[in-house]
Amino acid sequence: MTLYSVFELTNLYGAHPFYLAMEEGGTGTAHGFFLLNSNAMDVALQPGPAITWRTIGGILDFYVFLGPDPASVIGQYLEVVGYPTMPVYWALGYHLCRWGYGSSNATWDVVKNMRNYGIPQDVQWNDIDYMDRSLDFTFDPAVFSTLPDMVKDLHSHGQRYVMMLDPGISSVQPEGEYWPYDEGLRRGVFINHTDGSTLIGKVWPGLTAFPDFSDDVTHEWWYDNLKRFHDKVPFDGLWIDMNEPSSFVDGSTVGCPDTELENPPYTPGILGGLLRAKTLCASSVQKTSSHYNMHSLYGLLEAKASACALKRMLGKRAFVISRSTFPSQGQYSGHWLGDNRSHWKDMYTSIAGMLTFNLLGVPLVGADVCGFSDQTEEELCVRWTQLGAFYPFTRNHNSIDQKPQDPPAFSPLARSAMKQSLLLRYSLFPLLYTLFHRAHTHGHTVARPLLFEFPKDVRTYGIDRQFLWGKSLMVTPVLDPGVDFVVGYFPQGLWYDYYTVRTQLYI
Ligand code: MIG
Repeated sequence: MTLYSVFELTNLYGAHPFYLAMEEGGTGTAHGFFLLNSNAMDVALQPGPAITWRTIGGILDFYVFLGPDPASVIGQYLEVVGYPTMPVYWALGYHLCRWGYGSSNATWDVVKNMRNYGIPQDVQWNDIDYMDRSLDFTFDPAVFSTLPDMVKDLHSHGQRYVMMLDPGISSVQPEGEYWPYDEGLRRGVFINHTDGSTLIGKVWPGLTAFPDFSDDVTHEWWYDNLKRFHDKVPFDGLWIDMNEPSSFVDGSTVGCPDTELENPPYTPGILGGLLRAKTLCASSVQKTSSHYNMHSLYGLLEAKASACALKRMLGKRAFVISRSTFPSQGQYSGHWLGDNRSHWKDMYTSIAGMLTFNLLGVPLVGADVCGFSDQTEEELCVRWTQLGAFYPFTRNHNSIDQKPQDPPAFSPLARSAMKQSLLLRYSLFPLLYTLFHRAHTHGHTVARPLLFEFPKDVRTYGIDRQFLWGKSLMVTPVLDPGVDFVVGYFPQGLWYDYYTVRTQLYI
């Protein structure tokens, strides 16, 4: 019996009703199945082998993809949901982030340290702590007063700046003092209860309303907010969090009406047991449909609004990283795998997460390098930076109250190991950028499982500690503490050692 944590048996940040299956017999044939449906649903795996979907709404609009090989299945799936966007070149670089730098000067010091040590860094990020009292489209006038100067300095060094936005808009600022809410109310962009009143939930800034990104009017309002803020802080990309959407209260501050949408005859296995658990009322009203039908689309539509606004504002390819995702997400954003822990196990499972999102058409993906919650340790952080150098999107991110885990925070030996692995990544940009272009134009994966290139070799099917970039660059990372060797599998063929260029024939 496999032991799962409670989180492994409940809903995650996003929903992707798609599977890819290798067929039995070792012939290398595969097929795929996609249920285009945004309602709450269970997915039950049976020993059969069989899989059961139980959805509680929508249309049974499904697709079968015949491959016959796994890469072709994915290509066919991506023809339906859309090929991934071509990322801007700097997206491939090293990203540094944390929750709780404390000030713009402390953030800036990290950037300067990285420069002093000659460690490559393309992008500096800030989490919600840059905001004034956690309000979107503001920055703290005291501790983040030098933020605009820091961003100018980044730009003058050819570097970029990305900051976080949450969807919740504070609804309790004095009238006339917070344009995003006042103007949002005026234009009617927020999600309402069935009686027409604004639905109020609770997030970091306290009481908040939630923009309805299924309405074009909201996209225009979102653009206007971004433009006004960009005039003060010329950011280059956006990190959109909490967009499941996530709320600290169930439904709303006044609960939800007792209707069938709120209490359907069957509720899929949701953490909290109710559709409204830590999110909005299922019965709440969006332009396109009820939240009951739209819930799983929130992150997709916010990403679309954000990417379109950035493109219009900056005239360049948009950089957006979203926590919640849905099929066709890759057209608008990349994804980070969410809150992991600074544990060896979480580093190992990040490989499966990264590969999964490549199959789902979101190749710009990576986990929080060195781990988000809990305290990392030097050896883990070095190994994770080495693995992360081969995430299509590589960002070191840390939770509030944890010690710094940026490369300069460690010993000279660790620092130089991290620098070396990042320089190796940078030297491979031509390959990586080409792979992203193939993904964009042909629906290929960037990071891919070995079975994609060796579908007739059944020994590749279970491999989740190694992966490929494109057809032929194989990565076999160290995933355990205290070792200086790895055990990997080489499918039949002629392989070159990347470092020594020595060849080895595997038969
Ligand atoms: O309730 O913005 O996954 O990356 O640092 C936590 C603070 C909200 C969750 C994100 C994480 C981020 C954190 N956010």
